[in-house]
Amino acid sequence: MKKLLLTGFEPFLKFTVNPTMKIVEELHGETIGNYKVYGEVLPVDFASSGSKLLAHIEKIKPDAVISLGLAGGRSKITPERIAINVKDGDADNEGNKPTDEVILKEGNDGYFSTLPIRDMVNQLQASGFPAAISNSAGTYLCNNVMYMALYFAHEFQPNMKCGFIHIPASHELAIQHGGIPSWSHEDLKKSVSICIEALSSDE
Ligand code: PCA
Repeated sequence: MKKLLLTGFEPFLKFTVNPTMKIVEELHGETIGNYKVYGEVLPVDFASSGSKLLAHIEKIKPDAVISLGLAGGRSKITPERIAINVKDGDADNEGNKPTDEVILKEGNDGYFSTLPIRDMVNQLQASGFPAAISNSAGTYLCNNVMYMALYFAHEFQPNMKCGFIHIPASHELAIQHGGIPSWSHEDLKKSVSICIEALSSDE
């Protein structure tokens, strides 16, 4: 049985609930395809999210890493194509607000996801779930975590597949927020399972 590190994030900014947190907690310990899922929640903190992710990788020694993040306002499941070496944007939960900074001086400008993102989108659509590849993970925490995982894999563990999937708001969050499209929690969770199955059948 292979190991999958599945990460989510805590709530941030005006998003009082982060659906990725509940998904990784609920899928933790499940077996999906060839993978046993190890779920972990990361802080929305530029200073510590990358090192926490790498600490989970060191401890769990996963065969693959899928990180999840909320994209409040998107209406589809969107596997990300690329992470870029930029930190910029709103303040994180600790009040850090980087502007035009690099994530790692020694890192490449960008790293492409090594997940089967096209298969994920195709399998989601075949199961009736709206999905599309996204060509930008932004420059906030989600891009930061995706970049750190791909940098680490590129440098030290080229066989460890890594990447990031943004998901829409849950109904629970949308009711509190008031202005974003939403999916049921069950559909979001099922979609993440389909992405893991796509990863599994890619091997
Ligand atoms: N989404 C944010 C950070 C945490 C999350 O779930 C992002 O898209 O960067």
